[in-house]
Amino acid sequence: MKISAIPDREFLLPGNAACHGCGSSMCLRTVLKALGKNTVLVVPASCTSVYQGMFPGSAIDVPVFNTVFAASASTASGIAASLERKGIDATVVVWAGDGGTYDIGLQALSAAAERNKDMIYICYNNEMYSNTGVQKSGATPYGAWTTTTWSGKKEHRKDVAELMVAQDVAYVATASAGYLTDLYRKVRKARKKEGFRYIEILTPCPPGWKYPMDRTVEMGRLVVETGMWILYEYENGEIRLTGMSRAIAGGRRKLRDVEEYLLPQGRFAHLSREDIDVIRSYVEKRWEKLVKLAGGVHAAPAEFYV
Ligand SMILES: Cc1ncc(C[n+]2csc(CCOP(=O)(O)OP(=O)(O)O)c2C)c(N)n1
Ligand code: SF4
Repeated sequence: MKISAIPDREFLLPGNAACHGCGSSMCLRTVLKALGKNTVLVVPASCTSVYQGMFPGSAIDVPVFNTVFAASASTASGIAASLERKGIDATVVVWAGDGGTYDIGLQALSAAAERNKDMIYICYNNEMYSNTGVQKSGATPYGAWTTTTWSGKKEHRKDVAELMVAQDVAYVATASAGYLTDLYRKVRKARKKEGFRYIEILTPCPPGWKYPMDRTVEMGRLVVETGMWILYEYENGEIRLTGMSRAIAGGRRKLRDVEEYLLPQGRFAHLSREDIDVIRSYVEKRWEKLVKLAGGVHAAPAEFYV
């Protein structure tokens, strides 16, 4: 798919309050283009609830319901039920950060998935609580500096996309700010499905990750090219690697070393050789696991571009 196929119409308006180079707002712009105007967005406390603007103004040109941190999936469940009852055709979409997904919103998310509520839940994962000044979240990777992990986080991140696969929801996909047409295509696909759908996007954040703001797309690509983030989708009981991850697993692209991704970021500046080795072997293990789950590279359909 070519980037020119993405519609010109904007639903995230220019002049909003996101930082320059914000991966989250860049992806929300693409996601809303894929969803179109019949969309109701549910946004918990996060950077988005700030850069969307203050009532009565809004930088988002679809209805937005701001909700409490813990309850985005339950709020969206209620809205979806009410729209269905009134016969209104609209897609209800949660747009939540990793703090609001991995940590405080997890039980509501898991319960909505269990009930197979008809909604799309999108987690934009910038790997920390950005809005309140860069605190560690369950999505923060091993070794990363945050204001609550000064000498680097000691644990590996958990993986909510894999939890959603384990719950066997209608559709799960991972995406990255480095590959916007891939994101667009996955959101379009999710929109056409029914039941509970989960998409997680890796969205780099220049102030939190400490890299120059013009390198967001590069970070979004490096994270995939080094295997630190794996692009895949899950439907009908099968996992398929997609895009660049599929190309790497198929031997058409070489996996780059994790250092190429870690070194440009200030949040990893303190890492020792041993720390980098821990990350390297973590990446190798996840690759093996995902490629095995995907049944090898041949299971991937041909329509995915690199
Ligand atoms: C129950 C509760 N605890 C804490 C907060 C303060 N708070 C507002 S936004 C935020 C950070 C959200 O982080 P994340 O979900 O990762 O989104 P991001 O800020 O990274 O966009 C926090 C902790 C809150 N609003 N409610
Ligand atoms: S702090 Fe990060 S996530 Fe928040 S608006 Fe700025 S760049 Fe975006």
